[in-house]
Amino acid sequence: MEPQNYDAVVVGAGFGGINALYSLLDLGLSVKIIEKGDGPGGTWFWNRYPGAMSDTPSFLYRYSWDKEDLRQYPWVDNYLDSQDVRAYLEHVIDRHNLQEHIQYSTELTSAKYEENQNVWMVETSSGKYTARYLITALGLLSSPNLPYIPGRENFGGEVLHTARWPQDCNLKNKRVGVIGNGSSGVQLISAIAKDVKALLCFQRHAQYTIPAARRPVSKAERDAVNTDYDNIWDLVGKSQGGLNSNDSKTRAMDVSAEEREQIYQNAWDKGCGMLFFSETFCDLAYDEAANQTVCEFIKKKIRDTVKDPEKRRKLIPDELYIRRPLCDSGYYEQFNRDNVDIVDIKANPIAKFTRSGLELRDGTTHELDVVVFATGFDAFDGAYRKVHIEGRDGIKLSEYWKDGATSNMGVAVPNFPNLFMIVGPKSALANVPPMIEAHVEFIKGIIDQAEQHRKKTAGSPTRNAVVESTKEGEQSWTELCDMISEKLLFQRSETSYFYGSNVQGKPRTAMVFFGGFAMFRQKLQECAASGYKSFYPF
Ligand code: FAD
Ligand code: NA7
Repeated sequence: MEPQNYDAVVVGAGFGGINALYSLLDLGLSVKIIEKGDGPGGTWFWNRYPGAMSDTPSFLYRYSWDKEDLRQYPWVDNYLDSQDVRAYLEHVIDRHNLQEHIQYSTELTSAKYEENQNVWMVETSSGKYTARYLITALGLLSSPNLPYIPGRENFGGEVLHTARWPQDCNLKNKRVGVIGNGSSGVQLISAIAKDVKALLCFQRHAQYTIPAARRPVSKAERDAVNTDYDNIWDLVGKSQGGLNSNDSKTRAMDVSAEEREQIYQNAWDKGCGMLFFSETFCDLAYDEAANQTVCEFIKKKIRDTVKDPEKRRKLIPDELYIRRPLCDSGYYEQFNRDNVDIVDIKANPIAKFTRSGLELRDGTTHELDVVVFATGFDAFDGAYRKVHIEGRDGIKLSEYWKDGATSNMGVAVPNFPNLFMIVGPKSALANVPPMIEAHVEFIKGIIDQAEQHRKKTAGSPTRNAVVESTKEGEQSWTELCDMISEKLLFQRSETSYFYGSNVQGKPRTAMVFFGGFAMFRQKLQECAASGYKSFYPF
């Protein structure tokens, strides 16, 4: 079958892909999204487990560029659950008539850069395409991490992963084992504990989590946000975390113990893990003594909440507060139920599946009807490594990244011309929709410039503009990411997706830019203002 030809092919129909589609159509390009799921939503198409929720405040987990819609499209609670986000993205597609440009149930299997024509030859599960520009919005958290546990084929029950949740799943009155207690595990455990017959949480490291304080939003609150949206987005652009937070400038040890306690308590009452981290003190990420103070505050909350001494002991973390800040809807409280318990799999790891459950290294067995892997993701580059992506001179992306993923500002990689990643490896660690917007704005700008150049040199109509990151651009970004990371306590975590160390066998590198959203956005804007200096001239 002959390939279909487009100016741009976008892969992925989540926040990133939909934003890229809208923006590139605006440039007058012909664009197609291909998406392996059979509907839009990206993360939220796949993550339908009970309790699945974004923990960015609702009014910031959306696009900022449609001012009218921003004020009109409602939100009910201060956080959006998975269904709410899917409904929002479906609404955006309808509102902007994007449906005809999206091809679902189509998986990108291979993309090869054809140097003679300067086009990408794109192969999918249902046909071929050519594209002058390839935009990959494959998702930072879209490739599930499924650790190997022997004997799975012998297990008579059901095995699930939170990120591939079946639509018709019913856990009522079942004996459920949940492996993992990151954001997904904490949300799932909090949501299902009351309904299942027995819930066993297989835990490697205990987690710090604060209450989300989920609640309905009043009309008055919503009106206030609507009136102030311009200022709010302005603050988001200047913030560390891509939120409208008042990032603290106070060091934890510069206030008295009483004052510190009060600041933590106020933030605890307000809810939202990311705000708790950014609005309390400015040095939690890099000063160990400061970090210890927040650990002690949360540990006390755990002690006050969990009644059973053995469960309490297991739930108290022994590492610093150095993972992505979580929030929950009553996580620690669930362990006061008789049907909920914890298994410490650091002390006694899971050895294998049996016919009727899981067996630990010391021979202890646990009878289960369902085993849920809440084991997270092969984050940032995982979805890229599953696809054959071949750039200039036959260079394969997964080989190029064999010692760890690199990029120029999370958006481009040398030797892969006219390929733009949205939130690729070494993007900022921040609220994701504003980060996607920053990337899409950059990509739109550089493609616009490349197209203008192409039109000016239109002597040969097949000669496409070539946009490619320089090696120096990639190197200086990698150095900046490493330099910032080295100062932070996050790197002490043994098993963090910030470093790829959560996935067996993955090279350990800083997978994110820890410099904050404001600096990340500024770097993109500076590059654009310089005429795309860290990219080769068109
Ligand atoms: P995704 O939404 O992951 O979309 C990528 C799409 O690409 C997917 O639909 C996938 O099917 C498709 N795809 C991948 N590979 C291929 C292929 N080879 N062929 C075809 N299609 C392909 N972020 C926040 O900022 N705040 C939060 O509170 C928050 N909560 C989260 C909670 C959970 C449980 C999870 C998993 C993530 C959360 N995130 C949160 C991160 C979230 O991933 C982003 O906010 C955002 O949804 C990412 O959008 P995206 O379009 O970049 O990627
Ligand atoms: P995370 O945050 O990576 O958490 C994964 C959890 O799974 C975590 O508790 C891990 O334990 C555990 N895990 C991972 N591999 C194993 C193995 N091999 N054995 C036992 N336990 C394991 O993923 P989430 O899905 O919860 O959250 C990802 C992001 O999605 C989150 O930041 C939000 O943005 C939404 P360990 O780390 O060792 O304690």
